[in-house]
Amino acid sequence: MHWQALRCKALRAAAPTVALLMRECEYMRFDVLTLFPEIFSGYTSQSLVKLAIERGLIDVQLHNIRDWAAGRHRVVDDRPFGGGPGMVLKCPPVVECVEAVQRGDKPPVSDVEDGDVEDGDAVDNVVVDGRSTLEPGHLVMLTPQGRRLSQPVVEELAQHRRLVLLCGRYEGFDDRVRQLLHPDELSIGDYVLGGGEVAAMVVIDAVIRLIPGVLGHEQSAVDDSFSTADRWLESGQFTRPREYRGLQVPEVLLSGNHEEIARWRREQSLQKTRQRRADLLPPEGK
Ligand code: 6GU
Repeated sequence: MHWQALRCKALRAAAPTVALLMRECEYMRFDVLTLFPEIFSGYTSQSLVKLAIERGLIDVQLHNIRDWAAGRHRVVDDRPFGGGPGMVLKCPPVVECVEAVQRGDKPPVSDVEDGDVEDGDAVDNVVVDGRSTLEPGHLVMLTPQGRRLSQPVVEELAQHRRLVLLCGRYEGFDDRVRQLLHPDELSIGDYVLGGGEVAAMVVIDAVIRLIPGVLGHEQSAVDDSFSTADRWLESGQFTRPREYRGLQVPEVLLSGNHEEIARWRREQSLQKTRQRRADLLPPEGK
C-alpha cells in the first residue's frame, strides 16, 4: 500500500471521529460489487486510474456477488414472480454481499471444493480496538431507474470518502434489495445498458478527476465543460502546428494577451453552448 493511503489509515486509526468529520486526507475508496469483476481489469490498469492507485489517492476493490451465493451452483438469479422475460437478481447474495463489504468482511469461505473464490479480495480492513477503520461508505445502485448522473451529482459523490457501487445485470434486482438497503439509485442516461458495470466505471472516472492530485493539473477539472461556474461547453483547443492543411490557429490565441484570450474563450463557449446545448443556458438565453 502506498504511503499516502497508510498515512490516511494511521490518521483515521488515531482519531476516527475527527477523520469522520473532516476530509483531512485526499484518499477515496471505491468498492464495486458485480457478477463480472473481469470487466474492470482493463479500466483499473489504465493510465489515470492506475496512476491514482499508484499514488495512493484511490483504491478500487472488486467483489464478486456470486461469492455470497449459496449452494453448489452459487445461483444469483431466478425467474420473476408474475412471469415475464429475463431473470431477476436474488435478494440474499446481493444484500449479504453489500452488508459484508460495508462491514469490511471477506467473502464467506467457499463450500465448493474448488478454490476459485479469489482470496485476498483484500478488503484492506484495518481493525483498531476491535473496530474497523473503514466506514460503511455511500451505497450507490447503478440502475436505469435512478436519478440521472450530472456534474453536480458527481461533485456530490466526490464528497464521500468511500463509495460502494452495486452493479446489476439481467432484468434488474429483486425490488426488496432497494427497500432494504436504501441505495442512492443512479442512472447515467436515458438508454438501457446490459448492466451497471460500464455505468460504475463512468461514476469512478468522473469522480476521481475531482480528487486533488489525480489530474496533476487541478484547474482542468474546473475548466472542463459542465464544470465551469456557468456549466457551459468548453471552447475549442489548439496546439502546434500553427497551420494544418490550410487551417490556422485563431490569431488571438497566439497574441499572449491573456485577458483577450479569456474573453475570446468565454465568447466561443457561450456561442457553442447556444448552438448545441441551449438547455444549459438560463431561460432568457443571456
Ligand atoms: Cl446505471 N444501468 C443500466 N443497466 N442501464 C443504464 C444505466 C445503468 N444508466 C443508463 N442506462
